[in-house]
Amino acid sequence: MRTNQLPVLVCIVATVLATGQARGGAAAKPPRPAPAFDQWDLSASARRAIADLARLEFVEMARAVAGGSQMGPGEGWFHAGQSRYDWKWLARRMDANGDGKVERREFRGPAALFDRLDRNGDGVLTAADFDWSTPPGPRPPSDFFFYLLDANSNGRVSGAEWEAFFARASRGKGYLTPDDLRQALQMPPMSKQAGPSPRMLLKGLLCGELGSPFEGPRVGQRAPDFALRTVDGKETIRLADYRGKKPVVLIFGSFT
Ligand SMILES: [Ca+2]
Ligand SMILES: [Ca+2]
Repeated sequence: MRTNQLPVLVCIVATVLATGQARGGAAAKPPRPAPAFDQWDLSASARRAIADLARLEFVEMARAVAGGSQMGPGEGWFHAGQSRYDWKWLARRMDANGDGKVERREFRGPAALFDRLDRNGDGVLTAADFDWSTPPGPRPPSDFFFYLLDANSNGRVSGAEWEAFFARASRGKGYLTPDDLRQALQMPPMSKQAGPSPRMLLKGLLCGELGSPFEGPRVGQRAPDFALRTVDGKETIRLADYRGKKPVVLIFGSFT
């Protein structure tokens, strides 16, 4: 066994212990499901050790895969984003009267920034303005319309994209009819192909295609240094070269 396979093996064992039984995929169900670990006769320290393992991100992911998850928001390690500068951070500093909202007169910053932070436009800053989690349930039709218009997927609909949609939908007539709009906004047919099987996802997890068994730094911790070649191969960028000089943003694109 290679040394770097050990954490993976530990995580698999923890996953099996924490899950009690794996569901779906190639793993055949045993005739009698094994009891979950919290039903076993274990010492308190052993229970704590297993509970700690179950909280590892890799184990969370493996449990979600074993449970048939297709890795949507909130599943596996796809938790809501974390920030050092969240609502609690702001409220501690600027909610002078402690009423759970930061009014404009309490805000110690530029007015334009207040307006940007007030995402729901109710004139005050509250926890709701900092909640970036995806609301439960189906997405509103406006989301579909937006992504249809946003041809270059940059999260903004430009005038040119708006006009291009109009030209496409009106088919050169210079105006839109209800039929034109209905046809332009027709939902694409749902794919009959099912998502990846738990077996395929588990394989991707173990091969490192769905992430790493090694957890990254927590919010506030120092990022590990790395060196990467630029796309043109002409220079090497080291993260440490920017430390203390300027903010660095790492953007990871979709792997699909
Ligand atoms: Ca207040
Ligand atoms: Ca608000």
